[in-house]
Amino acid sequence: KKVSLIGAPTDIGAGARGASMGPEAMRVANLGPILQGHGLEVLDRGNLIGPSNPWLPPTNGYRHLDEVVAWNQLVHDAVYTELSDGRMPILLGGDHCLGLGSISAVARHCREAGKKLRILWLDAHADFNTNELTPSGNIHGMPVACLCGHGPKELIEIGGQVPAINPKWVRQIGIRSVDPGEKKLVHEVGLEVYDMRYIDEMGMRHTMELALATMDVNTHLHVSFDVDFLDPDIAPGVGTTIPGGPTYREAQLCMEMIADTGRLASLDVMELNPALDVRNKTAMVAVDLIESLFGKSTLMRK
Ligand code: DIR
Ligand code: MN
Ligand code: MN
Ligand code: MN
Repeated sequence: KKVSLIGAPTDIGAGARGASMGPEAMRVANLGPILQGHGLEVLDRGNLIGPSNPWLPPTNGYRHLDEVVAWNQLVHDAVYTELSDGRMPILLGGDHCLGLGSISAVARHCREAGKKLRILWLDAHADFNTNELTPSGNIHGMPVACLCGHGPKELIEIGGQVPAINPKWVRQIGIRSVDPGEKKLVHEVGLEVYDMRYIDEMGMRHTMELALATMDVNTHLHVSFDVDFLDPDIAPGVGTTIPGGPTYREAQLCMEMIADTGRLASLDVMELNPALDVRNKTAMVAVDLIESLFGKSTLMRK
């Protein structure tokens, strides 16, 4: 299996600075060589180069919209190129606004290849805000809404078709912070959300069984992993920690069950913020989990 690392060093859509250092922290935690050790052919494509962060207040409910569009265009093109080459893109963020560029490229690839798309959105947040609903103006709180066609024209058109995806293709896991207006829209759209209460009551195993159901041999599975999905105890290095997330074991099981499907075809690793981390431990936990996502297990499995 051939995979490509794509660094997107920006915090353009976030409310805290520092996710721009995420790609390098993942490299320092040895992501490439570790994946290579599991038999993957890994190419590090280096970092994309986009506009710097002017750190301005929002206008019209969007902070840095022009720069967010530019970064997402770069990410879209890079991810699309890897998929066209038959390589699996691993996007190293960077804040989660870039999920829009990544997944719109994946959706385009699936359209052209006649593949069925499934998106697992692992996050503390639903990322379903619009400029009218957002309490912050930070576009990293909006990518899922944008993918579903709710967002500014120049952003939602990046993948060449509006909407880029159908909300029915998405399963959100680990959610525990949704803004009031956002909550209504998530409900209206009928997004399949497995929030922390659901995981508490039903367990991670049952949750993943449902979230991974209805996939077939023709399914392209995309995982968009916002590192704030994890409990802040194990993952302090993110801009917006929310208590009460999955434990290390729960997160491992989540990744292992995804690996077992054999359908993983693209990945985003987002919102890692080394400026807020402790001796790179969040990056190391993320690498651990990604190893499981690519099939590392304790014993031989049949
Ligand atoms: C919040 C935070 N819902 C917002 N979103 C974050 O500003 O829209 N997403 N942090 O990852
Ligand atoms: Mn393909
Ligand atoms: Mn997110
Ligand atoms: Mn989040």
